[in-house]
Amino acid sequence: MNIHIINGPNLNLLGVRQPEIYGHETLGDIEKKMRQIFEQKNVALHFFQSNSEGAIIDALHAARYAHNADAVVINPGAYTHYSIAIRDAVAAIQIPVIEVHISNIHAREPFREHSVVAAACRGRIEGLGWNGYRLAVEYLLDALQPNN
Ligand code: CA2
Repeated sequence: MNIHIINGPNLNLLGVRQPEIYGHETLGDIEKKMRQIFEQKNVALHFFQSNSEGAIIDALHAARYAHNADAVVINPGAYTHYSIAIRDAVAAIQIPVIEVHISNIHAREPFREHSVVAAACRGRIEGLGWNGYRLAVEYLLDALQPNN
């Protein structure tokens, strides 16, 4: 199994500011924890972060067409709320994509409530901190079993 985990703008600052919203883990800490948790599980995890919309779209295309990924976990950051281009890329790659948000986007400013990406995704996990990434990969490992 080959799963790509894509993080969008400002998520490279995790752990540096606003820990009450986003927790104390840096993106590097999250990657390390994920690699430890899944190292025995027959899954290759590929991590990517960019602050640029186009680079995220390229990473979605590459996941499917260059790296033959089985699925993607994406936290599009603030692009969640307005990037039709990222939504179109999610829809275009035709593999399962899970949207993850570290914070509960329904318990914050009203402009964060709506995701334009969500409808193109298999599902969404939000408000559970970095564990959202872990739960998304656990779901995919189960859902993508040949007999499911
Ligand atoms: O809760 C999430 O995971 C978000 O995708 C995070 C985005 C935000 O725009 C979305 O509405 C919800 C922002 C990430 C910003 O991360 C920071 C981390 C530390 C310091 C400042 C920003």
